[in-house]
Amino acid sequence: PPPPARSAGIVGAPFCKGQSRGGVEDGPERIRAAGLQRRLQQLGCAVKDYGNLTFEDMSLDEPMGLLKSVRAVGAANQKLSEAVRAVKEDGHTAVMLGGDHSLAIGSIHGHSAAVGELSVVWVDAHADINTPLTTYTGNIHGQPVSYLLHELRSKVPVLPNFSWLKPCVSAADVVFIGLRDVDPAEHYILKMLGVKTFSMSEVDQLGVARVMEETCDYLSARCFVSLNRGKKPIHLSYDIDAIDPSVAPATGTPVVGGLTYREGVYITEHLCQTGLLSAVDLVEVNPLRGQTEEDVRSTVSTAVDLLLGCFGRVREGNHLPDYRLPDP
Ligand code: B3U
Ligand code: MN
Ligand code: MN
Repeated sequence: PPPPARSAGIVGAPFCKGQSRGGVEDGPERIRAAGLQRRLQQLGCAVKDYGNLTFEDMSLDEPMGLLKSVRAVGAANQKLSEAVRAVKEDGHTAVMLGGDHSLAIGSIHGHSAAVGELSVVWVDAHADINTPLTTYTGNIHGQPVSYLLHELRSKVPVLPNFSWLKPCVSAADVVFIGLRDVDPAEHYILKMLGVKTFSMSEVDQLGVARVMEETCDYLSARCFVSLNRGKKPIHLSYDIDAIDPSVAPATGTPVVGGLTYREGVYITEHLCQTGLLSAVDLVEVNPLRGQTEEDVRSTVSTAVDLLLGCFGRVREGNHLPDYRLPDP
């Protein structure tokens, strides 16, 4: 069936302080330069580009123990939350171009502030569910899920510039896909909370089609037992490092053994077909991490294809509803 017509509201978040490698702040500009807006429009998707957010330098932002750039990450995400909320209130499917994955805190918070309870599909090599007390890197991009979950409220201290943030997602409404680099404490948390995960082992075992069927069955079964009745809007948080580094090498923490291009795109096609996809993050594209210009091109082009898949592009081909064959 042809996917429903949609509109995309794009927010660029050129922010890198959730991790320690410069360059990821150039993600939004590179993804736009690859023709995202034009190619979405060719699919019949209306596009409003809200431009890039600007983030002030935080002059006093000393580490808190291991935790780095806490105040900058808190302030950036507060701003992003407001921006994504506005995009949703304007009626668009939100597209947040990162930037590092700490930005999912603001993106998911703002999405939830506008629409209420969400399902979250987190596609990533990593679980990003460390708490400020379990992290050993101190990078907040390895922690956003713990800040968002109701169940971990008592395990996450209130940090400077984070007092605006209230947990807004239930552990049972989250599915992880693509995991292959999970810290012991993260593994403990995932098991303790009974979070649904499809690691790369499950992708190997089941195939991506069954993974997506089970993901959507799982998330919609949750809605049946909740008061909500109708199905919850889906927030897709896509870390480009979920894709194998042979395809998407230009990222801060590449991990071997990732999703193929085809598996990665299939995830977006399947979620688009649900009609429930309400916001998408595309994060961790770092043009400075490619060895060659071809590494960067391949990574950015994959990012664009993932986003197009979210808005109805299918590999059998597409045409606009008003297309007419030219007469001779
Ligand atoms: N789990 C580690 C590594 C990591 C997480 N996310 C990325 N890397 N991209 C951490 O830093 O928490
Ligand atoms: Mn991530
Ligand atoms: Mn990752």
